[in-house]
Amino acid sequence: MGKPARIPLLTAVVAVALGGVAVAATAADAATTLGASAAATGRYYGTAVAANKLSDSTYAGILDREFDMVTPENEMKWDATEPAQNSFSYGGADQIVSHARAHGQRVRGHALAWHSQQPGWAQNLGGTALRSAMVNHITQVATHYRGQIYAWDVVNEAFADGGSGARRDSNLQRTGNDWIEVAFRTARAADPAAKLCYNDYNTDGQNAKSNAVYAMVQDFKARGVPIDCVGFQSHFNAASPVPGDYQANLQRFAALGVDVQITELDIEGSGQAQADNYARVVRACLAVTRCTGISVWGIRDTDSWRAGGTPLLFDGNGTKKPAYTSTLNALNGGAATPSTPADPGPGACTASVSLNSWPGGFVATVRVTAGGAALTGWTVTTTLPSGAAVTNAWNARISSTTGTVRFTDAGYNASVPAGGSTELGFQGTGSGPASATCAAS
Ligand code: G2I
Repeated sequence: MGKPARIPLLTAVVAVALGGVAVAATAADAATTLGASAAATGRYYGTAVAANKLSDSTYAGILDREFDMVTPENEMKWDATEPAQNSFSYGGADQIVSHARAHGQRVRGHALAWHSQQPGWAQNLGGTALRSAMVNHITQVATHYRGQIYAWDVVNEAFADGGSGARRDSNLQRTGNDWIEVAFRTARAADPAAKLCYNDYNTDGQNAKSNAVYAMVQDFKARGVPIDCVGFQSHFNAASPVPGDYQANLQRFAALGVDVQITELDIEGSGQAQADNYARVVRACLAVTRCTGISVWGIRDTDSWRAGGTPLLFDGNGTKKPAYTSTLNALNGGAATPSTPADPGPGACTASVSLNSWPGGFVATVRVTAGGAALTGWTVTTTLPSGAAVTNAWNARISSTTGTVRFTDAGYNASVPAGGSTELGFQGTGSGPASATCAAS
């Protein structure tokens, strides 16, 4: 229990390189699946997954063809992972993580601390006993999955609905207002490579609730509380449509210095109206540089927690709906990035590095931006500080793990339109590099 899953260095690198190619082997595939099309813009397109459906071949077939990020729908929640206090059960969650690894998909962890879906024993705790139980839970679960999670929903749905802008009342909230920052600090200590997100619903446009979340993120950034991303669940229906200021709201959060992600997208409806709304969500994300990806909350309408609203991209038979086609077309519409670095000239490209570091390790995210001409292939070169080594990389093939390292496009992300960009990343031990150069190839 709780042993960090570490795989030998070279195996990890080779597996990642092969995984990237397996997801989308040719440039032709890039335009025809959601994951590959999103990857061409440096983003992901994911879905919630239920472990007990992985044996359904229609379900698994669509999952592995279309999606490059998975979120366990219920299997990583507190009631599932710690049914009795300090006794952990990872069966369903491990099944999903292994499936993802085998198919080159990354994983969003959901959710470490939440007022809902708590095991009975936790529901009955309060005060310091509950606070300690929460810290232990986060430490154990995040350590079990250390190095295998792209982003954790560390805290889920902690703000009240309506106009109060207050925290939601819950047993966790009653342990003290600092429970959220304690949760984030605990998660960072347990898995320093995972991006740590706050996730909520009814925060998709600007309103009292999203303003309250915004103020919390701003405060966390000012005080150095570790937070890397904000998740916008985006459960839409007639009563709660895609807000007119959706993109502006994502953008204002991004401007605080966090990534933003659409984490649980579903839109009730059918036909062209539903298709148009799905495309709007893609366009909003593509227009925000730090919107790193979109996940839908299930695959087929019949897999949805709101099945009656037919809110997903595939019908009950697994057939693509108009919403699927409009999503794919919008993803292929290009990487509209409002703030690209200065144009380096025709045929050239630039690479910008952003580092998430901790004592002894780092994750580097490298954005490759094309100049005045489209790229058909690229190579990013960086020199690691002495003692540093790459342990894991994604969206690129790598030439070596130490010293001067070349990251070459993974095939599916070789083409970058003029002025467009794509992202690769790598994790390592030691200190990360401050900069990198890019060359067209
Ligand atoms: O409620 C929709 C989502 C809102 N944001 C957080 C998400 O975690 C949440 O997901 C849903 C799941 O999609 C449902 O599948 O969370 C529900 C519970 O809050 C999940 O429902 C539960 C049922 O309540 C249980 O009775 C059932 O055993 O799903 C379980 C597994 O099917």
